[in-house]
Amino acid sequence: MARLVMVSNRLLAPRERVSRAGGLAIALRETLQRQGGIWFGWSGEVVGSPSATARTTTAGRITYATLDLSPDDHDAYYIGYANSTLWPLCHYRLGLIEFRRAAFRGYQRVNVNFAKALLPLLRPDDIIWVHDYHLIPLGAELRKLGVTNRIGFFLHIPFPAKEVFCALPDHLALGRALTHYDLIGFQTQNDVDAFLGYLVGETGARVFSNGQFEAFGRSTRAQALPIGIDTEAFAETARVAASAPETVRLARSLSGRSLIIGVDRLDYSKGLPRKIEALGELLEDHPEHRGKVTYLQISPSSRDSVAQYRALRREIDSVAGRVNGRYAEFDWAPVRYLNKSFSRGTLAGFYRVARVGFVAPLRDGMNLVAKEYVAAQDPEDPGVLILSRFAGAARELETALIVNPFDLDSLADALHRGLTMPLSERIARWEPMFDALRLNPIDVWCDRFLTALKDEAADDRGEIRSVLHSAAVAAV
Ligand code: GDG
Repeated sequence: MARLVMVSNRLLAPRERVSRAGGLAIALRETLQRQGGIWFGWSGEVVGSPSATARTTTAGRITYATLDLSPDDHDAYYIGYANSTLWPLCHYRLGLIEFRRAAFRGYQRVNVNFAKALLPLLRPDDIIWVHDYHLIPLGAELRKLGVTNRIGFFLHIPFPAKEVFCALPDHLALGRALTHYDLIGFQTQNDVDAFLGYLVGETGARVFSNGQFEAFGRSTRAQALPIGIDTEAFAETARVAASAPETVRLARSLSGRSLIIGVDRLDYSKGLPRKIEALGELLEDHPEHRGKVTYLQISPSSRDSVAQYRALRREIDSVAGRVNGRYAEFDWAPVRYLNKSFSRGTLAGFYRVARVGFVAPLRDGMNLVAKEYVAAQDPEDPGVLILSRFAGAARELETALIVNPFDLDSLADALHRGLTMPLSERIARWEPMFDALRLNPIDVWCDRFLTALKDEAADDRGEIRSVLHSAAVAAV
């Protein structure tokens, strides 16, 4: 079997505790362990003069290879271009974008350094799988160094509509870089269509029926490969965690009240302030829920070094304070807002006792929390998932209560509906969602991606779907 070389901005180091990690990192590690290979990425360290050579350690069948970043590269690549430009852009937050040429140069520089450090570790038949928006140019940089291996790329976040992507001064450089991959994977068909629509409209790309396209003089393939979770294992973790001390403590603390749970990284894409406001709206419109419901929002900090994230934290503090200040009683507070993280097992138990899982991002590539909440439910007495139509997961979890996260009233209505839904309807909605998750667990997702990447026969074009020419191509 060919070795797998996985490249991602951060990796799950051998010593890192699995219980604190996300399901995705665990699954990637398991795939690598099965197949044998290298996991390459940033060490998470920022140092004065980083070495140009990767530091390697081997554990089991995986070699971990990491690079440190200099303070300048960390500012330009990670804080700057990846998280202050590409992240808001792909989540449709044009007003939050900070664009600096120096940041783009830093982003390119780090990708060049990654490619150079990876090169000596590669063998001719390795399969290379690059993850996410931090590393879009990596494939093209490897090609410049003469790498001819199969290289695939998966975008975990949304690909925005053409007019939004074009707000990026470097959109053509990134579009062109993507065409150096043999396969470009997206979370949903919507993202594939947005990407191909961009290429057709801006570069005169030719699109064929099976996701094949020709752009910038190259021919390659885009495909929707929605990511899953470790469905059965997570369901079992939740079943066991139902009687774990933390879950029992949480259940006791509710004194019979219904629990609404939200678990989101503290990120402006997750719609957190409006979720908390929606609870206030529910208590205003339906006073019968006062004293009867508790909303537990778990939001570990993330990207604290980016200014917008610090501002968001202040905003949430203030909204949570306002709602509690207005509706709390001496023996009850509607919102429990926890700015810290819990182990995966503990989260699973919390999901299971929650009557409502509240997932209302303004945009999300997929949203694994929605899937984890569904997997964690008791089949005999499942809770209700409220899910934003703008999360990729809404494409698969169609029987959730699908909401528009910009519409405060509809969020409050959905909370009311979720809290009062009869058991028969809860089961009827939950079953098809759980079946969908069983069909696409994370290990199957990994295999599907790798099979599609290795499939050279699929490189043959099918029927042509669209041809459009644009003056923009001349400017490339
Ligand atoms: C990106 C895309 C896409 C959260 N709090 C704790 C904790 N978590 C875990 C969750 C879940 C993961 O983190 C978050 O995944 P999401 O999918 O919800 O969101 P992003 O972090 O934004 O992920 C997203 C994903 O990539 C995968 O492709 O779905 O759209 O934005 O697994 O459970 N885990 C632990 N403690 C916590 O307190 N252990």
